Amino acid sequence: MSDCLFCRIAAGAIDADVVHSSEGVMAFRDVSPKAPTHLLVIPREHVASVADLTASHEGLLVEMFDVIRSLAGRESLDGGYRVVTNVGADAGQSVDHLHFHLLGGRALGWPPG
Ligand code: DGP
Repeated sequence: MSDCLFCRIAAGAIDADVVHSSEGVMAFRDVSPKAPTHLLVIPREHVASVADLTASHEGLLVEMFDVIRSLAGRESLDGGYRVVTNVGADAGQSVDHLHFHLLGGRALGWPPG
């Protein structure tokens, strides 16, 4: 079993509040939510970050954004929402498995810290 936290969640070895599960993509609630809705959308395949994406991930990315759009609707984020991905230490990436944060349910400040 991989020692990657999100690979372990994707494999069901660590519990999470899962809101979407398909062959290629999973989404679950962030353990430390920063907004009323704070979901993490991940590929089941291990990709460390945006920095490791290639043209071969085109279909996966389309599916991930389809999931994001669908979840935003299910969470009734009618006022808008933010999709964020951190890459590397300066951006605060703490889990080295690609994930998009889907944040909403309140007004979100800009710029981020
Ligand atoms: P980032 O800092 O961008 O790498 O985001 C990682 C996010 O993962 C962070 O918001 C907290 C969340 N997180 C860390 N460990 C767990 C966990 O075990 N379960 C869940 N659901 N979320 C986690």
